[in-house]
Order: sequence, then C-alpha cells, then structure tokens
Amino acid sequence: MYKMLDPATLTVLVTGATAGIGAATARRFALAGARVVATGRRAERLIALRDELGPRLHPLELDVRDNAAVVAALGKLPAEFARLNVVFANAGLALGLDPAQRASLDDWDDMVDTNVKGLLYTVRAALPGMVERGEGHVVFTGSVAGEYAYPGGNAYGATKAFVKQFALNLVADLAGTGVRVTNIEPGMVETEFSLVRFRGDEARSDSVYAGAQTLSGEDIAEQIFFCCTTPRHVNITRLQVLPTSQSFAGFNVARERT
Ligand code: NDP
Ligand code: 8X3
Repeated sequence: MYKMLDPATLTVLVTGATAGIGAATARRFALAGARVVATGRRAERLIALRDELGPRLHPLELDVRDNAAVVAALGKLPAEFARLNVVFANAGLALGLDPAQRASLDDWDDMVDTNVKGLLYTVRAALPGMVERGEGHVVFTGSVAGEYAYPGGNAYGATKAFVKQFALNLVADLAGTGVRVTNIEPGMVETEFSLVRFRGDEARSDSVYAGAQTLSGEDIAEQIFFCCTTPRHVNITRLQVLPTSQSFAGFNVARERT
C-alpha cells in the first residue's frame, strides 16, 4: 500500500486564508489534523475560522506587502506552530481588466506588491528554518494566466509568470536540502477573485462564472493536500488544474477594415 505523509505531523502556513482557495486549504489541512497558521488582512474572518476549526488553527492578521511585519510574525509564532513544514504563499489578487494603455498604475503596483513582493517576503522569511530542518514544502498559487496571454491580463498574468519561474528557480536552489516546491496553476476558480478584480461589482463578477462549471476553492485545496502529503522524495513541481469545461482560445488577429 502506497504510504502518504500523515497530515497530523504537518504545520502549515497559509497566506490569504480569509477567502477562496486559501480558506479551503486551511480547512482541508486542519480537518485532517494538521496545525495551521491562517493569515490575511481581515482579522474577523480568521477568528471565525479559528472558531470553526478550533485551536489547531492559529489566526494571524498579516499584510504580506509589509516585509517587516512578515518577518516579525513568522519570528514569533507560538512554539507549537513555529516549525513550519508547508508554506502556502497563496495571497494574491487581480485588479482590473483594462488594456495596458488604460490600466491603473496603482493597480499594477498593488498586484506586484502582493503577488510578487509579498510572496517573496513570505518565502524568504520561512525558508531558512525549513532548510535548517532539512525538510519542508513551499507551495505557490500561480495561474494559467502566467502561461497563456489574454486581453486585460497584462500585469496580473506577468506576476503569475514571475511566480512560475521563481518556483522553478527555487527547485534549482533547494536541490539536496529536502525542501520541495510546487506551483499550482489553476484555471477558473469561483472565489472572491472576480469581486476583487472588479472592485465589488457583483453583477460583473457573477457574469464571469455564469453558466460555467467552475472549480471551487475546495477542488484546488484537494490538489494541494495531495501534493503536500505525497512521500517526501516526490516533488510535484508544477500542476495545472482547469475545470473540464475550460480550454484555450488561440490567437486573435486585429484586421484592417476592408
Ligand atoms: P480570493 O479573493 O477569494 O482570496 C484572496 C486571498 O488573498 C484573501 O484571503 C485575501 O485576504 C488575500 N490577500 C490579498 N491581498 C493580501 C495582502 N496584501 N496580504 C495578505 N493577504 C492578502 O481569491 P482566490 O482564492 O481565488 O485567490 C487566491 C490566489 O489564487 C491568488 O493568488 C490568485 O491570483 C490565485 N488564482 C486564482 C484563480 C481564480 O480563478 N480564482 C485562478 C488562478 C490563480 P485579505 O483580503 O483578508 O487580506
Ligand atoms: C486567475 C485565472 O484566467 O482569471 O488567475 O486570470 S484568470
């Protein structure tokens, strides 16, 4: 019988655990017996998760864009949560869908600060401990948007392309350390993602998912749980997960009017 890791032996940090994929992943691990440090900016949602899942979940209000806060928070985790085995750097967002020439530079800054720099801060703060202990797992939420271009994807897709390449370069750096790296690359997942992208416009957000059989946060959480509980000699470096109903549309050609 193939032997998976016992989730009860794992301590998991999840950034962006207040909604969507992160919340589902925090639940998946905690319900399987892992200790979970759940982070995000919305403290009341973290407290609700702790109330739901019990003391196995440690709520930690944290904005990943603030490196000093990330370093301080990870440096003073309670002893039972301090030895992280899994760091899921998931916090991220898309803002807007305008073409580059009309996109907001503030939105681009925010996406780079969160999806790129916040992810780097999280990893840099957590990595030395895992390398020292000779075992650990870094997991990112990349995206199909880091691989395939679409109109309006501009800076968002580029942040996810960064995540993909950073993950691969981490695999190179960490060879022989016992630390694994996985970039999970979802397609369409129905979360608060589009509500954030369209600044709370519910009708526009709903229209993204209308009539489509989407993935849920739970679908992605299950794949992450699988990647993290495979035996330690197995490293799933990239995993692209689409709804069965989603595919790629190919090239578009702008034509002169005849
Ligand atoms: P949600 O909007 O549902 O969740 C995003 C999470 O990120 C929230 O918990 C939010 O918490 C957190 N977050 C955002 N900014 C910060 C910040 N500065 N500091 C800390 N936490 C932050 O979206 P998803 O669950 O869909 O998104 C999770 C990840 O998945 C993102 O990286 C996204 O790019 C990626 N992804 C999503 C896909 C989709 O179709 N939904 C597909 C592919 C990838 P809070 O606001 O409380 O801080
Ligand atoms: C989220 C998927 O296609 O909306 O990363 O960019 S997409």
